[in-house]
Amino acid sequence: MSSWKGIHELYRANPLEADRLLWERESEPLSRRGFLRGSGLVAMSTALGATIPFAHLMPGGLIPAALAETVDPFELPGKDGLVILNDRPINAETPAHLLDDDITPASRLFVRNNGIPPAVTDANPDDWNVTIDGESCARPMTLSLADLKKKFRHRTLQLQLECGGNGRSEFYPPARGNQWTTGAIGCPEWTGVRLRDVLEHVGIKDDATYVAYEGADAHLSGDPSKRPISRGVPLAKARENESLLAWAMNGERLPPLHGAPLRMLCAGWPASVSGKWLARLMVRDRVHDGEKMSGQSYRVPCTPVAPGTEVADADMCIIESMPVKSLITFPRSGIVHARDAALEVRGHAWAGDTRVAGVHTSIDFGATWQRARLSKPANRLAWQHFDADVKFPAEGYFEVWARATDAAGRAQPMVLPGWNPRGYLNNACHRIAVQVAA
Ligand SMILES: Nc1nc2c(c(=O)[nH]1)N[C@H]1C(S)=C(S)[C@@H](COP(=O)(O)O)O[C@H]1N2
Ligand SMILES: [Mo]
Repeated sequence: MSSWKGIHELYRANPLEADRLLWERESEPLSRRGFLRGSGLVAMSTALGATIPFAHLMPGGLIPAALAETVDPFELPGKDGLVILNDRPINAETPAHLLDDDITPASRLFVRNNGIPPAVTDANPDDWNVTIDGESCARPMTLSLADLKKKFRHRTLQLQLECGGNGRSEFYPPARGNQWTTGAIGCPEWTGVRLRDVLEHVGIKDDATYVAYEGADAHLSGDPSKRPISRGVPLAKARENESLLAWAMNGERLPPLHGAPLRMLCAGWPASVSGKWLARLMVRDRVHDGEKMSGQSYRVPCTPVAPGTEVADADMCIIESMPVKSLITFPRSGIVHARDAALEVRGHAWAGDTRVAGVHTSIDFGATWQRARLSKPANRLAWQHFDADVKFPAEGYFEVWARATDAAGRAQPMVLPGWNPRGYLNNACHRIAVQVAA
């Protein structure tokens, strides 16, 4: 049972097999399926978000009505309206219209877990320890969260977080992995200390190349010798002003799902470099070789390939900055709008580790574009807001498209950009449907 994917993924892939895995007693033949018990009961209770007092009375093979009725049956604590892509590990994204806030509230930030989160209580967060070592660390040491808070200047920054696989669902041939649509992005405000200040405190040797994290989460298999993910960034990225070790989000303690009590943030790059439940920082003398640093993970072909091409590991390069992108967060796709009034359209735009220079909107499938108003970022690596008054020439079905251009003049593509084996970096234009009525 330890090789389980989430219940949702299992049922979507093969309902019969899911049923068998969930209900069959391992020691007994299929025809005599037993009651929910052991890991099956735990998984089902997790999916339902509640214990099942009468589990011993549930007929074998019965899918709980809560799971059978809807594709989005269970809730995550503290979340509001997220779409759950998987429950083991937990992955959930935010519908575009729920990302309308300038500063993303905790309740609307996507969740991407690669493993099983640690059971962190909020009793004594200041006692949390992070060990700093690695070949190129001059003075390896362990610092508590209280030490970090005491020793270094506190910084508060709004920083965007986007999963490298955001938009993966549009790739064809499809890429395996979470089928994110547009919602693996958010831009909360974080409080912590600069990673650079901590690195200066421990001292880094001349040959320092990379700074990497290990979290306190467990591998999905339960094998304690394996890490679910352990990634990092080159030294220069780690030393940017905006690279933080953060304990608070939007003025509150970091929520458990987002890495409480301490996480790393290196914004503008795939969010997989922003380690949650930070237990260890390693100053490496080489490109970090932790879990999901090598092979095809978080890498794209060094030179473009035709869709469906198999690419050798040696020809895959590590993703650094995320590409320019935008999202229409108001109105919600599918609204009906009266023809005589202008429609206020708004959203956010971001550009990896550079800035957004402009956003344009189109109502004629990209034939003509109008410049939208664009705000300055709250600080470097925070998303920017755009809005436009859109007028429609007739009744009927329209789409509003948004296209951002970054400071280097690179614009979002209108259709899917460079196919890659794992489905990263889809920054195609976002669009919404508008029915214009009399
Ligand atoms: N320890 C740890 N850190 C992690 C992960 C993880 O599984 N474990 N997932 C990474 C990935 S792939 C992403 S996209 C972001 C998601 O951050 P969020 O869940 O706070 O939105 O966390 C990153 N940091
Ligand atoms: Mo991610």
